[in-house]
Amino acid sequence: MNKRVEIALNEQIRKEASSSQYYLAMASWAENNGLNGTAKFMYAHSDEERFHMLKLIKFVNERGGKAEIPSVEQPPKDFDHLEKVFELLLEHEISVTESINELVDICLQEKDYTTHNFVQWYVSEQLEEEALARSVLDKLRLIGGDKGGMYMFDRDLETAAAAKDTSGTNP
Ligand code: OFO
Repeated sequence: MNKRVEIALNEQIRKEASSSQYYLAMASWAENNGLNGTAKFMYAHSDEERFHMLKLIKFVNERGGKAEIPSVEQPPKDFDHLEKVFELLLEHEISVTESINELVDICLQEKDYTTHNFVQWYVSEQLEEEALARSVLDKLRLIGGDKGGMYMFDRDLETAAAAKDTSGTNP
């Protein structure tokens, strides 16, 4: 496997692992703050990020490279409020999209069309995740802290988490 591509893929493995930890921290915070639907959504999202990491690990190893398992980064322990959580989530997804785009660029520079093809799955995934984060954040801003609205919001996220569950998380 091309060395530059291998290094970039390992960097992406590290980012997916840290995304998984980050969303796990958000899930735990939500659970501790009585937001059970949000917690379920974040737990499912954390599992998805782990799946993204596993998919990369398997690809690197199957292509003759060496996947490196990163150490666990400490995510934040506390979040100010729910809107902040989703602002951070969107910010994080945007930064992951940027790193996927860089990966695509490296594949093209190195003429590694197989990896380029593989990475397209992540390009579409990021598009979906950013759109989802934006729509959730828009809803939250519309509710503006109204208690009844927050209850419905949390319940909707529970439904969204159940839908994620059925999508499977095995590479
Ligand atoms: Fe791995 O898709 Fe989000 O970060």
